[in-house]
Amino acid sequence: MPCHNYTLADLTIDASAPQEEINALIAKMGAVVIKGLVKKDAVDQMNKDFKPYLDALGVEGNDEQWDGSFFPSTSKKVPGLLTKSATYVDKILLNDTLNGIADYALTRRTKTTMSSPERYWSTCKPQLNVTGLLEVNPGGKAQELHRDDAIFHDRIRGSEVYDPSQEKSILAMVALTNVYPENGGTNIVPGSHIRSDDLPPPTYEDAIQVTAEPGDCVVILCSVYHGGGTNSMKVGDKNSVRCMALCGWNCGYLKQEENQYLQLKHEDVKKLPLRAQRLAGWDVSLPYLGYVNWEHPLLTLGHDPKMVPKLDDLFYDKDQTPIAVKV
Ligand SMILES: O=C(O)CCC(=O)C(=O)O
Ligand SMILES: [Fe+2]
Repeated sequence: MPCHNYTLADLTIDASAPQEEINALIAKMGAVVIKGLVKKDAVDQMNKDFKPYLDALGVEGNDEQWDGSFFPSTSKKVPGLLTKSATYVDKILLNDTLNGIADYALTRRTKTTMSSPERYWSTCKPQLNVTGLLEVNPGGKAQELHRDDAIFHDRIRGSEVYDPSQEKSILAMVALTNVYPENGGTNIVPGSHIRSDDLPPPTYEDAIQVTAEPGDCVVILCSVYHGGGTNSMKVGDKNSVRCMALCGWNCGYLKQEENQYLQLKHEDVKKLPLRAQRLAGWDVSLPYLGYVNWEHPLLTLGHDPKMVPKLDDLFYDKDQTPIAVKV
């Protein structure tokens, strides 16, 4: 028995719905499917813009690109979408509805601890967290159900009602092809965004699988359990390729106070001791935060690929000895 009675219809809302309704639905469910968020001509344009990058990865996925456990080896992934498609920027990154959800879940306004009485409040707006094209091909295995927010190491304590202050990030996934349970539609566990970490994680039995048409958009709070589904179709079958354009936002304060990436000339960073390069930010925070091209950022400074962690070593400690969880 699933841990809820929801169906896909309960997560689904039209793009013309008022922002407050969309925000209220995602607060209740942890995820929404927004019908018709992006128009067909924009979807066509994005497919055109991204085609050369997908083609460059080979016919049916590319084992070399990823053979770790998180992404199926038949998936094709394209990073850095902002400079690959102006339509992606205009229709997804700058989409008012998506930014409305990001504002709702991720904007912080707090009183600064200054002694002057006149200047108290500071507002922190969401920033871009991630972009990426994710094409799941026949043979792709379902991802484990996971919370994307795990990269930020915050525990979900569990609550009856959603409190946005628990959230660190949200993710929008715009369908660029038809998406079905058969071709890898995302598994989502409605309501699991407020499920305490003290409870056992939900299972596939608790998940509902997305069906979406091109231009529909799945949006998740990154505290919700989800994962890409199995693509059980055959190569060459109609609609056997599932492609979604991902765009995520996180809390704007998740950055260095002094922005080393822009402060320093990269050719000077290369000359620093390796440990200083890592401390300056050319490192990955496990699990999997701060990658470039889904690989270790030290590679951007020309280090030997053999010398840097890759694949599952970007996710998990080598030493898996359990330690008491700090609460
Ligand atoms: O492919 C999907 O449907 C979900 C992908 C996902 O959850 C992830 O990459 O973190
Ligand atoms: Fe995910």
